Amino acid sequence: MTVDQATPVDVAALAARLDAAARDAAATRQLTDEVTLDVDGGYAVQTALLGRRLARGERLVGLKMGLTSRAKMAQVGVDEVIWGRLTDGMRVPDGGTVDPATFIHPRVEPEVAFLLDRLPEPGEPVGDFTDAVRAVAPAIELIDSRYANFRFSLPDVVADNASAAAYAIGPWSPVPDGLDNLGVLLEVDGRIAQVGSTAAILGDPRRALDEGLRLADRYGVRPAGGWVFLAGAATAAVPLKPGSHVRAVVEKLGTATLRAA
Ligand code: OOG
Ligand code: MG
Repeated sequence: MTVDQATPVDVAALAARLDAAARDAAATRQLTDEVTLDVDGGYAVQTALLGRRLARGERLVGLKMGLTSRAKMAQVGVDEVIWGRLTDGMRVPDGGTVDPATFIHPRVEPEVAFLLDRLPEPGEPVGDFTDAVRAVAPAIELIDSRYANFRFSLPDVVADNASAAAYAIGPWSPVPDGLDNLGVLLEVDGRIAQVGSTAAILGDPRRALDEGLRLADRYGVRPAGGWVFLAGAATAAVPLKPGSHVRAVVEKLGTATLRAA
């Protein structure tokens, strides 16, 4: 972490600021406008932010990847794969309703979710994918950058837990033979809003798991069996408008749905 001698980075204060922005649904300025923060510093803030959720009684239940597709990288202007943490407090049941007014500028995106099983030792790549992953599902991630205008640098978005806000997971299925070229649709109110393929996710969403486990290990996080893993959106995200009905459809896997109040 970069620590500027003149103005030491107060990780706890930065985490408190992002936490308050989420709680109040009020955007905050990018941290890097005010302090010198590198990517490791961003993960330190993310860890402190998670600590605040855990202190309120939430449980860590999974990991999410971010910016694993070109469409996402282009949309936010950051071209590095990132990861964040999922808690039970962010989970919305499939078909459930969220109130967009409780977020700053919510966006939805179609995802592929894995239910983790027996994981390789830290540092080992995932050998047999079907040993490491118990089931696969279509999912919708609701992202909500805590920064004004959804604009951020790489350390900022890392600190902000990769914009994680909520997620809904569709029905789990056994891992199908190929996951690398399945059609992906995001529908809003019955109209197609985004079209893509799982091939957009690092060439194959299974690669996102290897990458996620490698990154998590680097930061001392050990995923457990039963955790959820979001591989990253295959398409750009779309704003979630009040009253809308969102469906993410992944070929062979089915549909996840979310409603906006
Ligand atoms: C960062 C989070 C990206 C994904 O699936 O690529 C992400 C953002 O777009 O704000 O969740
Ligand atoms: Mg996502």
